[in-house]
Amino acid sequence: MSSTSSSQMVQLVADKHVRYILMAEKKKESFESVVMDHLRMNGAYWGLTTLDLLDKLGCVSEEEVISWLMTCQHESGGFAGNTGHDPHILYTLSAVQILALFDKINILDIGKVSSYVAKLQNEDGSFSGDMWGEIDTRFSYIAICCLSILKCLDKINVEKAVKYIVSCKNLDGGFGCTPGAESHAGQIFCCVGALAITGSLHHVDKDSLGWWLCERQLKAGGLNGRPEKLADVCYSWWVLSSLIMIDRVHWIDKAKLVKFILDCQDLDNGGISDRPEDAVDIFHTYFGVAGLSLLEYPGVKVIDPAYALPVDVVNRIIFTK
Ligand code: GRG
Ligand code: ZN
Repeated sequence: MSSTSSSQMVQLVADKHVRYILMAEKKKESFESVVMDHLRMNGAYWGLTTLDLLDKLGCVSEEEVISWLMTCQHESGGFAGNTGHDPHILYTLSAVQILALFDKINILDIGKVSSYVAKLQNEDGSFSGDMWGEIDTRFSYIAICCLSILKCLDKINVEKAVKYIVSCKNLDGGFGCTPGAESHAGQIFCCVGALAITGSLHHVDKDSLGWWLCERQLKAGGLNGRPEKLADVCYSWWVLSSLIMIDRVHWIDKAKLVKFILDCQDLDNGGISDRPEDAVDIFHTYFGVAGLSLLEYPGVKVIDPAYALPVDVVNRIIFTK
């Protein structure tokens, strides 16, 4: 990455991003907070993971986070986006990921949480997001990632789950949200991630998928999510993590992507936006920092492309008893 360190290149303003994340948490009356209230659990996961990648998780009160998190658990075992809301598989994964960051998985009634997730599997192997039944390969990934962290994959039919994901594969090598749906980088991350976690990557046509994914890089260096769309920092996560999982990351220009991400920073107040000059938000701050982690940017911890958690956390949770 020698060209990334040329003199005119802006640097990662890590301390400002840390301050931005800590402030975003405090500003409960802000417009962003009101709009995001129902998905606070997901926002907390993005913010806390970013802090951990920057080695600053110690700046938040673990006790405060965990006591709030536990108020979001529903009697079914699933977690809601905030206190008093309905449970959903996405917030359940976020809650489990946050507890993983703090090495506190064991405070959970693991049997109850894993049963909530397992009950969302359908006869054809697919997963619904909650009791209302929407089906999407996002939920297949979420279920598999969550149950893998909880070491409860045996509670679902993994073979059928994999078969359903493979039925969402397209001729271009990509994956969609349901069988026959158009390939999209976000869904590709979900399908490739779920296949990686279950040891099923042999179902992926790595060359055609790698080709489709590397075509997402535009002239300015940023990546888009499908043909004809604008580049967006979040695809530095969805596309790059997928390329890494299929060993094709060397097919894109990494230095140009680093520059695109760094150009999306608010150098004064911290935070990262979707593209240069747009307003920053907590999601794109995570995607930018996580993207830089995948690009081996100095000073950022290494993130696992399948679990979306720092590698040291994954090693602690998954690879120890
Ligand atoms: C733990 C990393 C992690 C994820 C949890 C929620 C989830 C599982 C995955 C979501 C995957 C997904 C579908 C991401 C895409 C989000 C997105 C930017 C959608 C908008 O796509 P388009 O194509 O619009 O409608 P753009 O903005 O690309 O022009
Ligand atoms: Zn985006």
